[in-house]
Amino acid sequence: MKSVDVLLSAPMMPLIMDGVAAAFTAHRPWEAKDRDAFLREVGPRIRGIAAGGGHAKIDGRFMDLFPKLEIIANFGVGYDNIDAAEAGRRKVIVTNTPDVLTDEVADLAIGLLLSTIRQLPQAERYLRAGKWLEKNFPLTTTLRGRKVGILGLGRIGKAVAQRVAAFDVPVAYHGRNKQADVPYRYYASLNEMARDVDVLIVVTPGGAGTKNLVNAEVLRNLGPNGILVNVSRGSVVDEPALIQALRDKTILSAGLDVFVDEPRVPAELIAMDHIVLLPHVGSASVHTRNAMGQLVVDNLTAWFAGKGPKTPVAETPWQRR
Ligand code: 8YV
Repeated sequence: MKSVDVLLSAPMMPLIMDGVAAAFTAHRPWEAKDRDAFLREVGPRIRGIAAGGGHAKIDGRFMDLFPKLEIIANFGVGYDNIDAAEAGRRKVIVTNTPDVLTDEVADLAIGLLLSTIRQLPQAERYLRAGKWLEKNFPLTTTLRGRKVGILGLGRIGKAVAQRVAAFDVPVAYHGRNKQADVPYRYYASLNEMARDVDVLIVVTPGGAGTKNLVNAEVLRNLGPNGILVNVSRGSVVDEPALIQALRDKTILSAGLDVFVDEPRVPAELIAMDHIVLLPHVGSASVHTRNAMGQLVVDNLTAWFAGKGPKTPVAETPWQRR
């Protein structure tokens, strides 16, 4: 398939860059002296894009550069970095990396939840600072007796719910629709759920449809014992409202793996010692990132072998153009 030209949107893990280069003629615009001139030159030949790794949004204007584009294979289950509706209008397939990261991200969500509630990073910092020699670490809050609400009961949301339920605490969820065959209580209103629970775990996809869904009112409803965990996208939470709510103790604490302007994290959050902040590591194990990378390569090779995409997104569900 060397006759097929594929663009790597940005530097990516070697597994993807090598896999794409082995199967196709790969193009690496970040190596060009003049990126725009480079894209204008190769653009008319490009039929596939491997996306991810910090490239700016792939929107209609960017797609305009590639009149022969057939497929955009995204590294990540979330694809809010791509205008998939616009791709759909152009009959360009978008693929993502579902399933292979579900358990990893759900595991991380639980780790972050327990770290936040039991202050594990703070306890570790305390030991390392030699403070244990002076007195015991202060007692913490607990998961016992809490109720957990999950925002977004998709694949990852279900895996989180299953894990939380194993800790023997009630689980509820909010999403656009009530789901058949799930044992958890459904709330049609996020505010109502926030009022009834004291842990809110955000797992819903990012993008325009979920922007600032967790706003000042939701945080007020979560209340002074409330803990917010976000492993989805920073955009789902109104970040200034969250900072305010943490400052004035409208909620108790937060465990955040994602932020609005990554990798920049607001100084106000970094200054708060009682919350837990992670550098977007939900899927970031060698095992899982390799599986995700392989799926990017597999989507491209399956498509150009005429077998259809392996994991197309909802906006571009077709097998053929
Ligand atoms: C990122 C993620 O894709 O899958 C997702 O949606 O958030 C992550 O796995 C990863 O950070 C690569 O950029």
